[in-house]
Amino acid sequence: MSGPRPDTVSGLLAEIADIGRDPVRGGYSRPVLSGAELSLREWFVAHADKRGLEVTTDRNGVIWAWHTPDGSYADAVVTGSHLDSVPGGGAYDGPLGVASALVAFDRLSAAGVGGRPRAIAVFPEEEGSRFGVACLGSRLLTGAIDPARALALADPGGRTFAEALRAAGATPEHLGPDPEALGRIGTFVELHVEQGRGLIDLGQPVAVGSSILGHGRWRVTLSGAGNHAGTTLMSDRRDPMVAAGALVVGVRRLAREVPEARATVGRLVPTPGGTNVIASRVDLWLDVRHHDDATTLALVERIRQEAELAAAEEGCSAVMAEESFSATVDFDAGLRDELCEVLPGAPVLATGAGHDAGVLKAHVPTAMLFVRNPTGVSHAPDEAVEDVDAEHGALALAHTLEHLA
Ligand code: HGY
Ligand code: MN
Ligand code: MN
Repeated sequence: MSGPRPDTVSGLLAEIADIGRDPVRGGYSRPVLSGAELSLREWFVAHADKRGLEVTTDRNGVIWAWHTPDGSYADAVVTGSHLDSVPGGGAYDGPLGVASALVAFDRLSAAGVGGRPRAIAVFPEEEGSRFGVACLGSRLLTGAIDPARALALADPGGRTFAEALRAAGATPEHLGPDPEALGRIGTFVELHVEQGRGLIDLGQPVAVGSSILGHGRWRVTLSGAGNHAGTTLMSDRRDPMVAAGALVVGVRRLAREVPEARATVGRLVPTPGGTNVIASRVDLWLDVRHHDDATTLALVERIRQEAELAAAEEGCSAVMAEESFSATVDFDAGLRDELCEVLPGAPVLATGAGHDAGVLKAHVPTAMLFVRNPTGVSHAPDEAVEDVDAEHGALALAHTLEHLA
């Protein structure tokens, strides 16, 4: 039996279904500038070329695929998303928005829609899974991060972003704000899989986004005394792993005390990490989110104090450093309401997940569309989108882009 048609969202996603599969974690691991993510970029560029779009990759590694009816790039209607993933992520977080954009462009071309120039943008390192800062590509584009800081970011193996760019044939020295590229965007609309259960409970395939929860990442380093697991008496230990364990439980307790707050420790790295070795240090990363930014920061401060207490209990020390912070973003109400008119029956949903659209919102009128996820799960292999809903999403995006054009 033949697979899904190549000119459908599910057909396009089927083409990349084997790229970056993670046999250990399940799902997909497609870190930025990895072989898998570079293959996905090639896949996108080939499809853009096939459609006669003008494809460029800018100084920050953002890929732009243009349709310019009269050769102008001004005031463009831009859509797109990302291709990188979290470790063991799902098939849709990012690629759904890119594939839907290609199908929506096909519909607009078939209908002979002209008007404003339009483009698909693919942003690198949206997840921040390799170099630690989320939405790194859109932050560089908009000047939201210092290029020197970005270039010095190192991945878990110690390779810097600059070295990884060079290895991929890019020129790190060119990294930085790109007001010309940013200035071309008149309106940005990102389609994304819903990373929650809102649409399931509302019985709708597509929603219009209203806001993105403020969120940040902090690194906590707990330092103690590395030693031998067999020769060191329990009374003689300063074990940062014990402090880390107490802190992880404390994070949950403190977050539960703040209504609507979310706090997660998803990554914890002992050094040196031997089975028969008492760790000398433990690094753990904190992800804290709340709609009210002051509440987020107050919770982080309480967690910092908890870290110091947990460390002191074990004769260890604790240091916390902010790695990134994104304030809560409310999308343009006018644009949101326009999309609700274009998509009658589409509910309005807030999201707890960050997106490049959240970064661009500070610079251009920005909106989001969400597509139903029957499991409501994301950042895990169980993330899902029904084929029929994926097509609804692409159709909704096409209607939106046509309206805006
Ligand atoms: O972490 C996030 O919220 C997004 O998926 N990058
Ligand atoms: Mn994600
Ligand atoms: Mn995403």
